Formats: sequence, C-alpha cells, structure tokens
Amino acid sequence: MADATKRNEPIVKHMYTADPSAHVFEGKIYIYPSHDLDNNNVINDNGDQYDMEDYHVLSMEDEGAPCVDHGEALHVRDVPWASKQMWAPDAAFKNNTYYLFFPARDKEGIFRIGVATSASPSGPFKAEENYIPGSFSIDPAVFVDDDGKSYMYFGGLWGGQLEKWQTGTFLPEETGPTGNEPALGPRVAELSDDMLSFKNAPQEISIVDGDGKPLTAGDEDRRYFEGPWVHKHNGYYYLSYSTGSTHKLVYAISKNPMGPYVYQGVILTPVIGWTTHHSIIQFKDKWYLFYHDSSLSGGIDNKRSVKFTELKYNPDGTIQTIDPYNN
Ligand code: FUB
Repeated sequence: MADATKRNEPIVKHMYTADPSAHVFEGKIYIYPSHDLDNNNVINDNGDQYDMEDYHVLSMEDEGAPCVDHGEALHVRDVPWASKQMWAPDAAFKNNTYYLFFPARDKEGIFRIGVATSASPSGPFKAEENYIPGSFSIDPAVFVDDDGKSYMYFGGLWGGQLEKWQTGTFLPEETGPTGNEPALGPRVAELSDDMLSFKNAPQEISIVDGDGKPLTAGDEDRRYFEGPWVHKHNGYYYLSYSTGSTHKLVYAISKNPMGPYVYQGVILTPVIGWTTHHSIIQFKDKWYLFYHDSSLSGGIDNKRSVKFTELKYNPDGTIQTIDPYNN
C-alpha cells in the first residue's frame, strides 16, 4: 500500500519532479510535471542543468490519497522536431482528447512549443510531427475559458530565450530591457478549435502597477520572469508567475484574459532552490497551489520535487501569501 500524499512534502520521492501543472480530470487530480534527471550537469544561467528527456503523469484520487506514477507518457526520442530539454509542460482537455503542451529545443537549439495527444489523461501521448507554428520560448500554460475559447500563455527569460524574440524573429544576440524600461511580458495566443495551432500571432501581455504603469525590467520583485499560470476566480482572470531572480510566485488580475493585468502581490515566498514554478486548481471545495522545491536533493537546483498546499483567498479576492516552510 503506497503512502498517503501529505501537504508540503514531495508528492513522489522515487524520482525528481518539477514545474507541476495540475488539473482536475475525470474527478481526480492529475499532475503534469517536468521529470528532473539525477545528473551532475554544470549549473549556469542558460539552464543547461535542466536536461530533461521525458514526462511522467502523476495522479491523486484526493488530497491525502497516494500519488500514482503512470509511467513514461512521452520521450524526446518520439518527438520528431525536438532535440533536447523537455521543460515545463501543461495539459488540457477538449474535443474528447487530452492535449500535452511542452517546450523543447528544436534541432537548431531554439525553444519551441509542441503538442501531443492521448485518449487518456495519463497518456501515453503521441506528438505532432512539427512544433506549433509561430511558437517560441518556454513554459506553456493553457487556460480553457467558460466560453470554450482556449488560450496559451508562455515565455521565459534567460535560458527560456524570450529576450531573443522582441522583434518577432529569433535574434541570438538580443538582450532584454533593463532599469526603467518596461519589462518583457509573457505572451498569449488563442488556440485553434483543434488545439494544434494558434489562431493569431502571439501578443505580449502588459502587467501594470496600481497606477496603470507597466512594471519595469529593474523591478525584479514584481516583473515577469517565467512560469505563467491563469485561473479564474469570481469573474477575474488571475495571472500568476515566477519572478525568477527574486524567487517569488506573484500574481496580477484582469477582467480580460489577454490583459492588461494589474499587479496584486506575492503568492509564495522563496523555496529552497533557484527556480519556483506552480499551478493553481480548485478541487472539490478547496483551492490548491502545486509548486516545487529542491529540499529532497539537499538544495540542488536541477533536482526538484513537486509539493502542494492549500491556497486561500481573502474576502476581497486577494490571495493570502504562503510561506512554504510555515503553513
Ligand atoms: O524546468 C526547467 C525550467 O525551470 C522551467 O521551464 C522553468 O519554469 C523553471 O522551473
């Protein structure tokens, strides 16, 4: 009999997992994480240490039930366009099909976003022949709205290459804005009805402060870095993301899925390890934050473990800040 899955502890310990995208499918919690390898790669700002090759799908019947590993769901060798680095994925259900969205480097070393399909939420998934045309960078998060429209949010700085796409073309030497220049925002694109392509070219999302001023590149406590996630609560779209270099999960809200989004505050204070990456779901009558840290590996950045905890709203719709080691 497998152990019960406890809050604030790794949901599995037999392998390293990261970047959890959680969803409620078929009445259960399914988690789509990255699968960190137990290697000793050199750690650098380009993210070369995150050298992942495959995805495993995890599920829990309920909070406190054992977490099941459904085995390998997709391997880079079975993705015709990809060469390496299967980073943070997400999943969606539509058209009686489960879709796995994932970034990887193409054969030229450029991050693109691909899609794979399955009849089951646990896979295995079959990859499309090519990446999504017009896709770039990393960290896809797909939000299916109440009206059936689906949006992909994506993008990450540094190793995620978002800076290199400012002109709409990949420019390898391009660097990002600095200081008081507006920060780069995540990108959003509405997905086609078959979920396999973008309806239009991706747009940049503007994240502004309470006075309507765009957050600046130098505002590292609040500006977008990577790992977007969108959920809806009381008619507002909540865009949450990682601040990267300041290691926080923060959020901004909007009445429109395309933004602009107004910055609100911190969801999760820094975890052990450099990266912080998350998802938010409602399951039964509670909201949950899925996140990762590197505590199981003793703090090694690229050996992370998925955890979860309860997320609570204040009556005014703001989110209560969570301390990962005291909640
Ligand atoms: O797991 C590789 C990368 O690290 C992800 O794509 C980022 O969000 C960060 O968690």
